Amino acid sequence: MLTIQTRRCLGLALMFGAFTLPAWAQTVKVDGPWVQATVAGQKATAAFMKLTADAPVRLTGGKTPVAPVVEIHEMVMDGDVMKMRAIEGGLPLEAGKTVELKPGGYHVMLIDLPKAVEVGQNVPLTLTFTDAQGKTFEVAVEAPVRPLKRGHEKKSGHGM
Ligand SMILES: [Cu+2]
Repeated sequence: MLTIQTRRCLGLALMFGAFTLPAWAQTVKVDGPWVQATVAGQKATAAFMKLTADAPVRLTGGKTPVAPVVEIHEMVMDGDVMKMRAIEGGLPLEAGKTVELKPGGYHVMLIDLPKAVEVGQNVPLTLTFTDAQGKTFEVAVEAPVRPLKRGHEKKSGHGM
């Protein structure tokens, strides 16, 4: 009898816990966002950051006033050549597991830049996420522009 009651209490506590967490509580923490500075004539650049979601979601897109086109890219080996491509269906994030977007890896590609992105600028960036139910939500950040360290330039594929 005691066992049953204990179980029921635990069950209720768990249910209560679940109900106190509203369905719209999904968030993604964005740490240390930055955008790589461009050189003259460069029409695309990338944004990097660390993402930690509190539920399984996918990074599916974004918006920024500095570029008309935003894509989520990954780097893949094509024979001996490292190439980048859009991730089909977006970048999956597991709950509580930090995913780092960094030069040479995942990145948010900013395409068709009408003008240079320079050090000292802060780039407003709105990231779009899609949850397990297919609902989308946005997280807005400001990403400072930083130069890419030399030596990383060749590996990243964004040196042009
Ligand atoms: Cu890219």
